[in-house]
Amino acid sequence: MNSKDITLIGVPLEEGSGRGGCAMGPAAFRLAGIVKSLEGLGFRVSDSGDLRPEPATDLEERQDAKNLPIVGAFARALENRTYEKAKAGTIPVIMGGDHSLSMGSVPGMARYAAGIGRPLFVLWIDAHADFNSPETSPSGNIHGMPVAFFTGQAEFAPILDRDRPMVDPRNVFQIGIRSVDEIERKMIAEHGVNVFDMRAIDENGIAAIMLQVIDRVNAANGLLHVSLDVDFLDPDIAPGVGTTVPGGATFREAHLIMEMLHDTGLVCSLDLVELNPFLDDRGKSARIMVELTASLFGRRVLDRPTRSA
Ligand code: 4U7
Ligand code: MN
Ligand code: MN
Ligand code: MN
Repeated sequence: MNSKDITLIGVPLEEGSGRGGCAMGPAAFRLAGIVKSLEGLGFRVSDSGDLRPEPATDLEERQDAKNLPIVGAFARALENRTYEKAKAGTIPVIMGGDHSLSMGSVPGMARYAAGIGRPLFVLWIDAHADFNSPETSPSGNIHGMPVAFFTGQAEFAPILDRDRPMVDPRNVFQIGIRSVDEIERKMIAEHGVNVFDMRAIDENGIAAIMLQVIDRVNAANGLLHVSLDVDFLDPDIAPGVGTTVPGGATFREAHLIMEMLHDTGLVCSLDLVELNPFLDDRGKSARIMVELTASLFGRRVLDRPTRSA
């Protein structure tokens, strides 16, 4: 999207993650200078503040989907806020908050994309596939379920309208995957999710993978939502996350994804998730996430010719 307007949406949600800390994420992103850094790139930035929904009284507590009343309430509130801000012509940037918030942001963007007749693609940048459902989840933590939810494979409660637009699992691209549960592995294969695990990055390099993703979205005249989980990064450079997995992406690999995405103009919205400031080391994870956001929105070292399609 070529909008020069960004709306920040704070989502102080941690109940999907099974531990405390992610609720401090939005404050840490602000402290790390996200507004100034985007303004410095020529964007008008409006911070719409933090969502603070009350737990939904119509959703029941259950052990296989923990804290569903509050997670569901956030999903509802964020679905609306994301949709409205996209419809108003701005780029929603969601500052989480744990990854269960994508059960709101992605459906909101799917509704927006359907309204303008374009398919929504999702780039899931994560160590995990997040394709569990309450039946398959080993933890019951909802932050491991959002991809199954927004592709329509885990309708475990009336959280959102069942007739809402779903994301085609074949339009989901996952990069950086290195921790997948046994049943999840079967599910992602069965549903045609496009998975580029760490080995694929090692063997092919990020650039070749990104060109494939970008070609697919371009060919379908799609919109691209980016969901960036801190644990995609190697824990050495980004320790501020609850679910560290060794062997993650480097600083340059992560930046190259963002730089290549920027040049396409396809990105319509962004989730920044799983930052846990309580576990961070002197703010370095918050800072790297803000730097990656700046790269996505056009920060570059040198001008270079744009790649022809
Ligand atoms: B995150 C896990 F079992 N798969 O479902 C689960 F390993 O948003 C982890 O990617 C999920 O950080 C991680 O609980 C969710 C587990
Ligand atoms: Mn995740
Ligand atoms: Mn993860
Ligand atoms: Mn299915």
